[in-house]
Amino acid sequence: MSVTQKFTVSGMTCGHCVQSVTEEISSIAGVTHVTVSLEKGELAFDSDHEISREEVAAAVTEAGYTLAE
Ligand SMILES: [Cu+2]
Repeated sequence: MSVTQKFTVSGMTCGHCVQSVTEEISSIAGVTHVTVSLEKGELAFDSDHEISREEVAAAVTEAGYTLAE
């Protein structure tokens, strides 16, 4: 089973930011495909199970950005 989840990330300003967020989210176990839109500040990813908001927030924070409400 594949689950797609979307979140809004604030603080990203360039391609490096996108790369950092992509790498951190990709490192979460079960995540298979990550896309980050700099223009929309949007993070979307597929995974084999539902990833908790807390886990996503921790990864985004680790990258240096903030998960928006
Ligand atoms: Cu940047």
